[in-house]
Amino acid sequence: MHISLASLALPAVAVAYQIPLYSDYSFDPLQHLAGIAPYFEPNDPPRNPAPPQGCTVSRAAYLVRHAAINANDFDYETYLEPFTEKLKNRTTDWSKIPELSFLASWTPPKFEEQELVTRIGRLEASQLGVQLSYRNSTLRLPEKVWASTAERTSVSAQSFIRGLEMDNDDISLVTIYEGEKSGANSLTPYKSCPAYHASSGSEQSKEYVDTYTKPILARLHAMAPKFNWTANDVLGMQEWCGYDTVVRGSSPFCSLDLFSSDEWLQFEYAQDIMYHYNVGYGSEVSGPIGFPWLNATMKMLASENHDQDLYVSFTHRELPPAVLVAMGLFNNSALTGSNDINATMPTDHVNNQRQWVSSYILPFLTNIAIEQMNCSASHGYEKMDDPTFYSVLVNQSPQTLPGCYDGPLESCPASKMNAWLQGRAAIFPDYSMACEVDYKNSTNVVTFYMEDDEGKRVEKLSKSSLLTSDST
Ligand SMILES: *[C@@H]1O[C@H](CO)[C@@H](O)[C@H](O)[C@H]1NC(C)=O
Ligand SMILES: *[C@@H]1O[C@H](CO)[C@@H](O)[C@H](O)[C@H]1NC(C)=O
Ligand SMILES: *[C@@H]1O[C@H](CO)[C@@H](O)[C@H](O)[C@H]1NC(C)=O
Ligand SMILES: *[C@@H]1O[C@H](CO)[C@@H](O)[C@H](O)[C@H]1NC(C)=O
Ligand SMILES: *[C@@H]1O[C@H](CO)[C@@H](O)[C@H](O)[C@H]1NC(C)=O
Ligand SMILES: *[C@@H]1O[C@H](CO)[C@@H](O)[C@H](O)[C@H]1NC(C)=O
Ligand SMILES: *[C@@H]1O[C@H](CO)[C@@H](O)[C@H](O)[C@H]1NC(C)=O
Ligand SMILES: CC(=O)N[C@H]1CO[C@H](CO)[C@@H](O)[C@@H]1O
Repeated sequence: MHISLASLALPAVAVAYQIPLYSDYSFDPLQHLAGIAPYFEPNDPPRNPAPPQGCTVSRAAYLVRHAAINANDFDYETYLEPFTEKLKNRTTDWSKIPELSFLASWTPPKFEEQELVTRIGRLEASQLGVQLSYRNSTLRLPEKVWASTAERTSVSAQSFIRGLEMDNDDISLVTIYEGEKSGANSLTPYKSCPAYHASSGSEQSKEYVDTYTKPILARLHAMAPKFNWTANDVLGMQEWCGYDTVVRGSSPFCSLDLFSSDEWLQFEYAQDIMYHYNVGYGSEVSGPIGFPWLNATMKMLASENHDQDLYVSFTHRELPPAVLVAMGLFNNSALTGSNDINATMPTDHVNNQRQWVSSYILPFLTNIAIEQMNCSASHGYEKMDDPTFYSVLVNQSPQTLPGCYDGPLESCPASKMNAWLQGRAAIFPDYSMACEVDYKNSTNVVTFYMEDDEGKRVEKLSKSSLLTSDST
């Protein structure tokens, strides 16, 4: 059989659509570091963040995790410091081992206190303020922004405010006490929930850590037999990739010569297992902890006598995932017709099809936005009397609320929002009961947004405040 060469030649235009003959695989460990991932927008799902055609944002609420910090206390004490302490024992000559030669000169970043927001963290929080100002055409600048009392949440909020306001002194910061008896009425409701345990998930996570670190340890041992490598050293090095980066801008620990792409995905999955049982669908208290914020926020956005167009609140990494559970988002069981949720997070191999990916859910500065939209044109959607719709965005990506998606681009019509919220309330009816509170004055309702706390004005950084900012 003869095939003429001419018939094989493709038209020039087709070349652009050909699959490349070389691999274009690329991988960034920083996007797989779970709670230590520097802020990024993963496009999960890859939908357009812009409001649907004919809709403008009329009000919005944001729940934001604090920006990047030097190190979380637990991580520092459990993984980071023990590893760097071990490095002080100079029995191994690192300079002779190509993959580990950086250890001969690497020193941990120096900081006064672990849990302070880094320079990069402050900048990213300000950037979020600027970015938020782009999203609106008609929203009024807020008078108040809220943060829980910790230094890292307050500093993140201050940096955010400096990015959002135009002049000095426009916006006040109200801080909400991180009390252990506040009931649901704080930005840290897990702290006043006795049934929430900070260590939940570590046991299940460890099962998978022991599995995935085995071949890594064998490799490291072959390279440096005198070091007495442990699984915690592997976690320490993988965590240093994130913390070193958010302090110094880059880190030799992120090298793909040290840990392969799959090993970074395994680190991420071990973290996902932990967060699944800690603040995700694998914990009975996640939904009850997250629901009161959702309840109060939806009522505030829907209310006619709202004080502000924009409600922004800064908290820690535990609350945003709990709110996502309360909404039913990133549910591995969604649309499966079954609810065997723990089976979706096996501890002996990675479930690559999962929706619960903590790097997308709770990186530094992670943010959940609930936007109220005014859609003047129906654009073929069922004509509704009320032009108001709600959409939820997680790190800028629009999400579809399970059970409420009849509006433009799967937004939730105001006429159905109340019924949807009632449905969620029926699943998580009682914070105090689910939390097994052991104090008498608990509450299931978030009221602090409506309280008369004037807060404190946030000033631009002056020369003198810059000089003293390290000591505050
Ligand atoms: C250094 O490591 C070697 C080999 O593991 C060990 O025998 C020695 O005790 C260690 N020294 C210190 C000070 O930890
Ligand atoms: C309950 O009482 C404690 C101690 O007086 C107080 O700190 C806390 O804020 C109260 N909780 C609520 C929900 O009012
Ligand atoms: C190696 O590490 C393990 C676990 O931390 C420890 O129990 C053991 O004593 C260490 N061995 C040496 C020789 O340092
Ligand atoms: C998932 O596992 C946790 C921890 O063992 C347990 O408390 C929870 O009830 C389980 N959830 C389901 C739906 O089985
Ligand atoms: C997760 O999805 C399953 C299956 O649709 C559903 O039964 C379950 O209620 C969902 N969980 C939550 C907390 O919404
Ligand atoms: C919604 O937009 C329409 C058209 O721009 C405007 O007339 C109406 O006042 C807006 N409604 C609200 C509640 O903002
Ligand atoms: C939702 O908030 C309202 C008050 O705004 C309250 O009456 C209701 O109990 C709350 N629902 C739940 C389940 O907490
Ligand atoms: C929150 C925010 O940035 N609001 C701004 C939206 O745009 C108008 C008009 O440009 C400004 O006046 C608001 O301050």
